[in-house]
Amino acid sequence: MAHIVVDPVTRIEGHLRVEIEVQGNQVTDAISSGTAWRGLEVIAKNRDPRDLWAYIQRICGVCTSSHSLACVRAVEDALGIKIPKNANYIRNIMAATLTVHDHLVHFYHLHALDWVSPIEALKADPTATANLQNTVLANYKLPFAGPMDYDFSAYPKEFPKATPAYFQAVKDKVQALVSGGQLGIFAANWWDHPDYQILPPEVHLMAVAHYLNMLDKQREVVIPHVVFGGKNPHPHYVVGGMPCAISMDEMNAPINSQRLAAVDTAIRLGMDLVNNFYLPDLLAIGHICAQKGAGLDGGGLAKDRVLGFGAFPEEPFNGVANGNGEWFSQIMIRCNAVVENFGAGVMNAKVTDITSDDLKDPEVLTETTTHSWYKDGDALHPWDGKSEAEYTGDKNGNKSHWEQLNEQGKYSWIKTPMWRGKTAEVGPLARYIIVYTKVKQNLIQPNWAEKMMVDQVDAISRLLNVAPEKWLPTTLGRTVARGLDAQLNACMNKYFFDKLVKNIAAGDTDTADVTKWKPSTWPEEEVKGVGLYEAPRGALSHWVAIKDKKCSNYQAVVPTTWNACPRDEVAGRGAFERTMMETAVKIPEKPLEIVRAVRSFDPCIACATHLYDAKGRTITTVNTD
Ligand code: NFE
Ligand code: MG
Repeated sequence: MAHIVVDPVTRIEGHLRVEIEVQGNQVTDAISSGTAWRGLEVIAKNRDPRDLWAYIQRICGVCTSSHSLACVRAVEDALGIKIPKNANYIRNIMAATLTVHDHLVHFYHLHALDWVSPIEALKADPTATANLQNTVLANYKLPFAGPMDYDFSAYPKEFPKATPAYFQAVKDKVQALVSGGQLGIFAANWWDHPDYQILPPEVHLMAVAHYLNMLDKQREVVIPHVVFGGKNPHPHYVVGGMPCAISMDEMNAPINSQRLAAVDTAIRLGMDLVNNFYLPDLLAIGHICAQKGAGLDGGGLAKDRVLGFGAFPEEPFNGVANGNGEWFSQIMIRCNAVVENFGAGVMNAKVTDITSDDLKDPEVLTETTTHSWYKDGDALHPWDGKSEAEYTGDKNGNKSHWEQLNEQGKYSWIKTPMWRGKTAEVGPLARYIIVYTKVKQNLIQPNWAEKMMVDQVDAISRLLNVAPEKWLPTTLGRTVARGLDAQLNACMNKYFFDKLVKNIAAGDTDTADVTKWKPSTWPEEEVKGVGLYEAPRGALSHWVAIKDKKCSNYQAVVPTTWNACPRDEVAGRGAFERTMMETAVKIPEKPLEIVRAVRSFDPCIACATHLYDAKGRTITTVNTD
């Protein structure tokens, strides 16, 4: 029996520690611990609700638009504000842009090195690599362009041409780094692990070349954030709409035809990078790994229970929890459901839709702290949530230098969110499982976007020659679902851009509803609202209460909180722990499979850990000696 600690888990956002017990190749226990905490929900208290988004957005700079979008939606829900059409389209463009960017960066810069090795790339033949890239590009394209018939061949090819000389130059560059002992942040990787021998050297070299190219390209993908939100990271929002004025006649207007053209170019670049590089690279690597059996475990909680809230309102809506609850009739990706038992096959899975009433029910969505460093109490709905820190350190009471965390007691700053008393996995994989199941069980008539999702899954099942319930809930499936989500979001981006341009051309330049801008127009009694968003990492909900014109309570229940949470004896284990438990480890001292499985979630611990006190009391000081 070996007890293995990985701390910190690198190439993620934030501070995560995992511990595993390994017997032979089998993981017999696993701990996921968020090791830092934050207090943005405290800062939100007593703020003007119109300012909240700017504070709350700082929960995370990675999903740099997620928390501001969920925040303005929550405040608008509470105050009964319906935003104009242009603002809805622009917010959807902001969201799709974030997702395309985030997934590209995750795949190439955070996750690829779990599959690909620069050391193996040095064995590659540059001529064979050039041939491979041209074959791969031809063989691994998914021809789904969304609702419009795009001609991808007309798009600029942003990467250098795949020639032997080009790959020789990349190889020389990597060789110089390795020979000079300059692998830097990657030096401590387990490069001698046998799983790095699965791919041919040419695939390693091609992927390393694209890693470098994508470092350069990713900044251009976020130009829509700069145009519509002034900057990236942390673009600007406004309660009631978007803060950018539109005028096609004025050259210095924030939004004019020149700037819309820049947005169009960035959106097309995103489509090019996803369709011509990200997906072919991902599918080539995934196909070879699947044939060799790598990454096909780690399904964990996804086989049992996944959750989503829905995404991309087609038109402005009245209310999530309030108004007419039109969120649920406007969303184009109807993944507002819990799907259980997908691992037993798509037709055996159980779908339960998530409704407006569920969100308001104090018993349905709750958070518990049985294994989190907060005082115990009842599991609470986010509108009533509270936390008092109770930091107890590790098994032996060590508060700074942990040896082994206390799995019987408290071991994480992350709380445990539950839906009807159970944990659930969220993320792109959850979205795909939910929509795929709903369509296959004839519960919804798919629109173009949902049909695209089903077609994508069916195409991968044909490529791998494996049924969806066998490959989707796995480490590899989680990574593939994120790539498919990038393609879907690239199409969504174009879809809402086209809607925006058409609406402006029809003479509508309205971007914000200011009729309820003045606090004197707000209700006297306490009002509460919810903002929902499918963030790159999954279902996000923000919960606000407004009283005496101020924020009286704020809570965010965040994707990585769902996935990285500690266990609860009744609710079950969280997705990270379940996934680690179901991942075989070849060499316990070099648990590549474990960090690969955890990184398949694209963890963001800054998002996952926060702290607030609903009653506004002073929060316990933590002594870390
Ligand atoms: Ni900090 Fe985030 C996303 C949100 S996280 S990255 O996506 O919301 O769990
Ligand atoms: Mg929270």
